[in-house]
Amino acid sequence: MMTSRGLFQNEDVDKEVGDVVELLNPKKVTMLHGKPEEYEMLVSRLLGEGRLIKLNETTYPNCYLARSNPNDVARTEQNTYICTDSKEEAGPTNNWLDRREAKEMLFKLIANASAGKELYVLPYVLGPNGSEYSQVGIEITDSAYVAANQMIIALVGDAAIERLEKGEEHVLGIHQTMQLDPNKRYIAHFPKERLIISVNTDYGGNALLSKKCHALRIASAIAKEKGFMTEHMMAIEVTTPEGKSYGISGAFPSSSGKTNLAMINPPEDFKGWKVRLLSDDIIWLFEHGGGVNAINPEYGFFGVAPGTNDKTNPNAMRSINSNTIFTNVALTTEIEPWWEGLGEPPQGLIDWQGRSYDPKNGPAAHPNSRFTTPIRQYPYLSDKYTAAEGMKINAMLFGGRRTTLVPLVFEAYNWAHGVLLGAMLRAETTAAVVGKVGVVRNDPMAMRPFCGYNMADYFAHWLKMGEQIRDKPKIYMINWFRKDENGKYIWPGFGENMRVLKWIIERASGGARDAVETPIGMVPSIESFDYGKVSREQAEKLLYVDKEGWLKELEEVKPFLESFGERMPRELWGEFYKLKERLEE
Ligand code: OXD
Ligand code: MN
Repeated sequence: MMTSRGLFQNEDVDKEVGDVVELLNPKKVTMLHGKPEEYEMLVSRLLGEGRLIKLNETTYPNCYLARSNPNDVARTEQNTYICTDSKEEAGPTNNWLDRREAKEMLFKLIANASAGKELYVLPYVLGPNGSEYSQVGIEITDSAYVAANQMIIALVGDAAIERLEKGEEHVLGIHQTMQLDPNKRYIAHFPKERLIISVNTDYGGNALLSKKCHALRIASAIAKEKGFMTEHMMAIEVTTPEGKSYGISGAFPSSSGKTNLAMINPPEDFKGWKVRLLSDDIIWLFEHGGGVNAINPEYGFFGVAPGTNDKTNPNAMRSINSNTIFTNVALTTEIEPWWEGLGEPPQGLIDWQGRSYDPKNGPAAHPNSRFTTPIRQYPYLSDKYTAAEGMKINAMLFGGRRTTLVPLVFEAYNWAHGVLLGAMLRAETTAAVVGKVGVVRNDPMAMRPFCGYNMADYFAHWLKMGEQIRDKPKIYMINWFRKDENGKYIWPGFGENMRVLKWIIERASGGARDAVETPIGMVPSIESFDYGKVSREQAEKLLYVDKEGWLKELEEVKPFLESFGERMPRELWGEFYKLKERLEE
């Protein structure tokens, strides 16, 4: 039996990790310190095993293509569990397992799972290392692919080891690839134990444990205890020509244009405006100087490739052409990555499963194919990204894909009304998660798959944070996806979204722009809104408040809110009925 004592100069951590290693029983254990030569070692191992393909060194230096098992290409929410004492604690939106039974079952399942394999131990920091809100974790994985990706998206190595050896509280993640058997796939979270066990998967969102599992699900439970927030939000710093900066964050369900908004380029007529990125996917928020500040826990992007191109997201294109691992994209004869959205499929294309491309087999790149890229390669990173105190947030957005009903933008009357709008967020499902694409589902604050406890308590936590924060961000609902009678998107989106951000900034910084009071909130007056290239008639459609439609929406959302029973905060029901009354007037 493999023993591995002495990895950490701290008895408790050493025993904790050593016990897991013994149970997994690998032939070798390698602790990763975050060094470039370790990344190279992982890559050369994966190249040797045929798990990675080296891409064109001239056009894509230090880039690789990985192909995953076709049964393991997206997050599997049906296998994702919150393990607590009672089902109530996990709530109706999570799958639940009894934490004691689940631990026993899973520890049995993973006994000897690494036999004959090498195991990697990755201590990591999430967030700026100097921030009191940053956290440490340890991922133990048998997958060199996961280890290499993990080295890109978290700060792996000595900074974490130092903090762990000082005895800092941390999260432990155990990942075992096993047989990738979808019937025995578990992505199990134990908030009380600060433990994650992920088995029979190698897909990023399931297996890169620092991301969704730690930075959202486990951290959300920690945040509720400690009085901060963990959100599935992008965040940007927008600077006006006068040099004033505004922090805007936004929650959007997976694959709904969040990365594109985080990387937005102002259109030509926005002379002197600057946008800098703080985060593309996750932020942690905390009270700071009377307001709310945000830090980004992550060190890299794990973004969706299809649809990314020089028009939709030129800044992403500039970031992902070096030092990137692509997963499940197609391959050209030039040995370059390719995905839908980059124009006509070139001759000789190889699809994501390694077959000669044939449209009969579906898209060339998997719709959820990804790039894993160090965030420091982003050309317009906010200098607040490394700041321990993070970035002040002035406005928060909620949005999803809705082809009808939801106006382009409107402002909540107050924090509680904004929390209700977040709780009522519904969006069409996308390829980021296994299941039917395009069905409208409730996805409160875009956190439905990522909240590590009962979402009714999560809403209560939002309300409580609102009470504690004097200088609260204003809350907006937005929707880029409204279609006209002919089924065409009305709003051009992408860079043009800057016009919406401008209206928001002017409102959030003192309400300079006119807005019309409507039952659902403050909607831009057509005179105050710079709608750019669309016609006035189209802009009116985009801003139209369909009262009947909203009453129907309330009826449809009600059973979802009722599913939380008595735990649902009364204040939110109060807001719900106020909204209903305003619509009925
Ligand atoms: C993601 C997701 O990968 O939300 O960011 O699924
Ligand atoms: Mn996400």
